[in-house]
Amino acid sequence: MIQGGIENADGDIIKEQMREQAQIAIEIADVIIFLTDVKEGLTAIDEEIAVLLKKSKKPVLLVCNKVDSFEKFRNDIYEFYKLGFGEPIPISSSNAQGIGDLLDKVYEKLPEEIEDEEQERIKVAVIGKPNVGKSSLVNRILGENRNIVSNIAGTTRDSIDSEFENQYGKYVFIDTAGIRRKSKVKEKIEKYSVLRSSFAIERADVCLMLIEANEGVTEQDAKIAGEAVEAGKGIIIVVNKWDEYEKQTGTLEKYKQEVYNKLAYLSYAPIIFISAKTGQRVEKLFELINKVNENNSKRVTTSEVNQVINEAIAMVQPPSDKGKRLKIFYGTQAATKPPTFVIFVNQKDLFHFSYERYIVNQIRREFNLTGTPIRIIVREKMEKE
Ligand SMILES: Nc1nc2c(ncn2[C@@H]2O[C@H](COP(=O)(O)OP(=O)(O)OP(=O)(O)O)[C@@H](O)[C@H]2O)c(=O)[nH]1
Ligand SMILES: [Mg+2]
Repeated sequence: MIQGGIENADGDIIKEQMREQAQIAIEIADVIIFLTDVKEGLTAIDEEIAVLLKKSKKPVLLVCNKVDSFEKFRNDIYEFYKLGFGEPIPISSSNAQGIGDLLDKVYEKLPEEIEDEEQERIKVAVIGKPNVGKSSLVNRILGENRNIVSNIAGTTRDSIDSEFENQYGKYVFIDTAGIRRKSKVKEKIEKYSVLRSSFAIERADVCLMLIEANEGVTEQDAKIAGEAVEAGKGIIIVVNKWDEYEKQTGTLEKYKQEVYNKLAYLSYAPIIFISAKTGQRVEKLFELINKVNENNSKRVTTSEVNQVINEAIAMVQPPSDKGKRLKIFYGTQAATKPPTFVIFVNQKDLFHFSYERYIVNQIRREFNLTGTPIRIIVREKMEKE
C-alpha cells in the first residue's frame, strides 16, 4: 500500500515533495484510490489530481470519504461525477462503512495475469552505494548494456526493472539508484533517488547488497543494508570488483569475517565475491537468490516451532528477574516474508533481548533460515488461559 498526498504546487518545497512522492506512487501502483472529502465538496485540488491521474492511464477508483449518512450526503456525492471517473464510491472511514465493498472493487481492478506472472518471478533489487557496480552487474546478468554504466557516482537515478529467465528460474532485476550521503547542492535529486531506492527495496523479494572490495564495509553500506533488513527482505552480501582486490591464501575467509564483524546484525546473510566486470561467480548468484527467497517465504508448522522452542528452553533456562521466571507457553508462525513468529509468554519484560536473540538463532538454525530476517512478536498470556 503506497500513500501519497498531493497538494497544489505553490512553490512550497514540502508540497513539491509530496507531489513528487505521489507521482512515484502513481507510477508504481496497480490500482489507485482517489480519495475525496464529501464534507469539503469538490475542490480545485481534486480537479488537478484528476488531470494527473487521467494521464497515468491507471485504473482509478473514485472514493468519497466521510459519508457518515448516505441520506444526508446523497446529492453531494453526485458532484464528484464531474471528475470523470464514473460513479463515486461512498465510504465512511471513521464508521468503517463501505470499506469491504471498496476492497472488492480494488480486487476486481487488480491486473490478474500480471499479478500471477509477477508472483512467480523473484524480484531482486540490486542495492548499494553509488559506483559500486550495480548497473554493471545487472548488465552482466542480462548480457546486454541495458543500464548506463559510468564511473561518475550517481549515474542511475531511476530504478529500472529488467525481466530475465534462465535455467535457475524467472527473475526481475531492479537496478536502483545508489543511495549516498546528502550533499547540499544535489539534495533534491538525491531525495528522489533515495525514495525510489526505498520503493525498489519494498517491492523486492531479495536484495543484493553490493560492497566494493577495495573499500570494504562503510558506514553508508551499513545504512543501506539496514533498510533491507527493516523491510524484512531476503539479503545477500555481494562483494563486487573482486578482480581488483589483491589476494593471498586465506583472503576470502578473512574478508568474510571482517564483513560480519562490521555488519554484525547480518551474520545470517550469505556472502559471495564476484566481479561484474569479468563475470566471475556471477552465475553462482542464482542459486543463492533462489535459496534466500525460499527461506524468506518459508512456512513451518506450529508443532515444529514448539519443538524448537521446547528444546531451546531445555538447553538454556529462561531468565528470571526478582524471583519471577520467564515462561514461554508456545509459539506459532504468523506470517511469511519475512518469517514472523508470535511467542506467548507469562511476562513480556522478562523476555530479555539476549534470550530473544537466542530463540531466534535456534529457530534460524533448526529451519535453515539463512539470508532472511526473522521477526518475533511477543504476547502476554495469563497462566490459566
Ligand atoms: N574492476 C571492476 N570495475 C567494475 C566492476 N563493476 C563495475 N565496475 C566499474 O565501476 C564503475 C561504476 O559502475 P556502475 O555499474 O555504473 O555502478 P553503479 O553502482 O550502477 O553506480 P550508480 O548508478 O552511480 O549508483 C564503472 O566504471 C564500472 O566499469 C568490477 O567488477 N570490477
Ligand atoms: Mg547505476
